[in-house]
Amino acid sequence: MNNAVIADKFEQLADLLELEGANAFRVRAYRNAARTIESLPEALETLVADDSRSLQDLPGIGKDLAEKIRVILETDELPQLAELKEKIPADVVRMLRIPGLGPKKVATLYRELKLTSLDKLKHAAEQGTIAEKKGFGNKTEQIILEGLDHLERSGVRMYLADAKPFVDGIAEELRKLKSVHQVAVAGSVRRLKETVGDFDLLVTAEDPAEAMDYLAEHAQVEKVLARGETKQRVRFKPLTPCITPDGNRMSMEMDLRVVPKESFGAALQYFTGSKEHNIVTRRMAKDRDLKLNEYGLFRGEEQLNAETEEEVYAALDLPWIPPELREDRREFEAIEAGGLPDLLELSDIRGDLHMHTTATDGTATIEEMIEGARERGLKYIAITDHSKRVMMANGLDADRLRAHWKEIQKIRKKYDDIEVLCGIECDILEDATMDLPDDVLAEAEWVIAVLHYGLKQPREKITERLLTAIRNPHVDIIGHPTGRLIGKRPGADVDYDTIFKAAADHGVMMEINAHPARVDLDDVRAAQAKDYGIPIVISTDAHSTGGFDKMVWGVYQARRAGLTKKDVANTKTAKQFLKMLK
Ligand code: DGT
Ligand code: CA
Ligand code: CA
Repeated sequence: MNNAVIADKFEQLADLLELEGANAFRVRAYRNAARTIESLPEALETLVADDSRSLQDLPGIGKDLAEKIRVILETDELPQLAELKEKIPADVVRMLRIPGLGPKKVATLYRELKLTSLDKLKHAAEQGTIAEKKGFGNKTEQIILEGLDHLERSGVRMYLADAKPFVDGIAEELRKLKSVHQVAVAGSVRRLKETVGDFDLLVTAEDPAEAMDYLAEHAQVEKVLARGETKQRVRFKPLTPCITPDGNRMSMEMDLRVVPKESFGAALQYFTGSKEHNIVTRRMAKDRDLKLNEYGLFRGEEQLNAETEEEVYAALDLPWIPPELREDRREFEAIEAGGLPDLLELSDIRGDLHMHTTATDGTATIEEMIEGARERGLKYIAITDHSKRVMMANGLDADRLRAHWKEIQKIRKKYDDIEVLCGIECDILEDATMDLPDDVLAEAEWVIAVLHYGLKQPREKITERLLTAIRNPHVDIIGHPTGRLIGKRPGADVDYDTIFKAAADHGVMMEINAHPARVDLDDVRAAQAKDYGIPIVISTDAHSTGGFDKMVWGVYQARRAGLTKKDVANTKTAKQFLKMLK
């Protein structure tokens, strides 16, 4: 486990203790510990494993904190933190995300003014009751109202990778009900958007009540928020894992609609969205003297056949459009220009070119990773452990890297059904130099260049760093180009046109990192890279054999970018791919 994750748990614990009104000395101890841990040059895991050293030698880490660190390392959890999260209303924790409201102020709002929900907070700020409190004023009320507005607009969203299996599971359950004919997942989940604001489910059924009752009584459902004849909105119990930067579990809501069979296609088209796409389809309907809405497709009073989406699109003289492309970006343009792209499939992928082993921060050995890749039918992989700058992950210097490659070369001899490349994920340092010397990079069979540090540098500097890597003759690809972690850390400010132009000139590829929190490049940028003729590689960045299974989330992002098999380099056979590298 990463030191930053452990530090974050102590930071959260300090916040929640402060909300509870705990002793200031205790709160400060946890904050200091978080700072100490964050700035440690080595992984706590390594330190704990070393019997000759003790956690208590670290500044500010006493017996109690040392024990807590051990518990986190062993169980991934901190029981005190979990208990506090149960105790303090989730909305109060959310108040901490309002810029300008620190834990001290939130503690006063919660404990003295008894503002236990965002609604109550908003009401109080509007009524001016907060300004009367000592230490607060009109300015704070303004900050609160603006902050709440921001929270509302940014909303809570969930990674597609967490949302999709969950919603698909609910859909599967509904499919088993006697009166239910068809069940379809709609909305952003169907469009395979990287994050999801809520779930949308569409059902045709003889008896709408059965599906609605089933959902209302579902073990995962916390509350029915609204119910009509044919639609219902429910809130699920807080789901985990989730996307919020503070690591809290969160509640997702679902719209369920029951529609008649004759309008299923029209309703599915409507509720799949996006809103932008639907504005165009509605206008196209109007141009043809038709009316298209959630209830069906109409000419005057007459209801036309709209059982399927194909019929709806055909009425607009359009082919069926894959949901991933329905964003009014270029799907309509593409149809005009000759046709929609034949989107990439997961089964087209033959290689995985970004992964880690126990040499750095992976949990599987070289051999285990190779076996895992073979089990999944991969024909070629590149082992790309970290370079030395990533101290936290035990990054490799030149000597260790060369020894690691020797080991890979020895092990790969045993396999004749998979190609294994000696690679490296090399950091591009803050001063725009590479973390490893050229003569070392020259020996690599696959070099991924990445930004990990200094992501907040100004655009010019970031772009200069990426250009250095692109112009380096040994660099094959830029990995997770922006370094973003969705919902947790914004990506670097990149001048894409400059970068893509240089990459195209120098024959450097671009990665779509398939990790659900990254999916970086994103859909818009991957489409732009394709326009520049840059080959895309979709990689899992696996840190264990299970990590290989994340490929699908990268493939989905590629589909939203309109990428075909031909646009993605790791769809090539091993032979073709190796030839391309030369
Ligand atoms: P989300 O939930 O924020 O991840 O994104 P969506 O696209 O799932 O949005 P949602 O759940 O609000 O609505 C689902 C679809 O229903 C949306 O993509 C298009 C359609 N829809 C919802 N509200 C409206 C609306 O006011 N106008 C139009 N034209 N379509 C709407
Ligand atoms: Ca939705
Ligand atoms: Ca919705």
